[in-house]
Amino acid sequence: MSRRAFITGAAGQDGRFLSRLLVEKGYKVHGFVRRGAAVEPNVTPHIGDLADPAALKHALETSLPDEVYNLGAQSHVAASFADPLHTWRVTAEPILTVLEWAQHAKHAPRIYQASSSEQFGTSPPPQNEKSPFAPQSPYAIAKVAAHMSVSLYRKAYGVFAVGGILFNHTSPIRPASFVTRKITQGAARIAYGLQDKLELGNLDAKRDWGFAGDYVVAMWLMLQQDAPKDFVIASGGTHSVREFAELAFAAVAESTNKPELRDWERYVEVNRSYMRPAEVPVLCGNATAACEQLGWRPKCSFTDLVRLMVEHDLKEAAKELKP
Ligand code: G4F
Repeated sequence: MSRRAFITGAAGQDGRFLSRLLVEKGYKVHGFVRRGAAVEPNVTPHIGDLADPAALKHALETSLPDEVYNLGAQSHVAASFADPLHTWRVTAEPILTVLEWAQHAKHAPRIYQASSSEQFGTSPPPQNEKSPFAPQSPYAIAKVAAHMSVSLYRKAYGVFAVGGILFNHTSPIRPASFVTRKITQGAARIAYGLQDKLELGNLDAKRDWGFAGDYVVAMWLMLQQDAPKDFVIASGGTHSVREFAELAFAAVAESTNKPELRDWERYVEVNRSYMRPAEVPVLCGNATAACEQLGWRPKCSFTDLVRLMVEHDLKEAAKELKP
């Protein structure tokens, strides 16, 4: 019989990449999503809200998964300052419903928690599994709570539960509320005359960006090990928002044969309303443990990732011109 997987946040970027991977591997995939959200082909949707523990428990009991991937959350760091309570409810609390269910389930399901490099906050880079957490947002505090709940249930009750501490990962299906997609979409639309400028916040923040398609492989690998263990998943490189913008505009300039776009600063304006009340200055992960123990390695380089996103957004912008 095929293995059953259950994904919260199945309609999000990671949920979609993971759904495709697990369907390919022959899993029967169940997705917990809000009403109206679309899931990938061959995924069984369970409609519910992460703020409703009864709905989540019911979905787990009816689908009886062997593996649960808790990816759902309020995942916008900036938005978490505006609504910390909602962020807490849907980011910190749902894993407790999952862990309680797993603790009492007879078939010993395995649990993956989407932990985040934001948990490291101002902890000095490079960050690895031993780096202390120093969260700088309501989102990061909620993620630390969820991560620590996983450690507790592993230790106290022997639940096979792990926290994958993933550094930033993006793709062409990332919403434009995150800076990478905002930049590639903005640069492509500027090239086609669909917008004049791009407003950004802190250009000096540095992040360790990888390709989401590579990172979901690490999630799956973590649940295939003999023993449960947390891992950092990262590319090991770090780049500023400024560098990302420079590279994206250069790629657009090359693809559209518009050399003036190389002068990216002409098109980018800093808008202080995109700055956060507290910021994480530098994230740079050390994924040596994942590399040695899981055999995981990212395939897509930073420059290939920027190019992949730019090419996608140029096609999207061209569609806007000729609807
Ligand atoms: O793209 P971002 O919004 O991602 P952020 O805050 O790093 O969080 C993402 O990665 C985390 C993993 O570390 C996840 F846990 C989390 O759920 C999410 O996926 O912002 C990246 C950086 C920040 O320093 C931000 O201040 O870009 C800076 N930035 C500059 N201008 C901007 C903008 N961010 C956004 N969203 N929009 C801007 O205009």
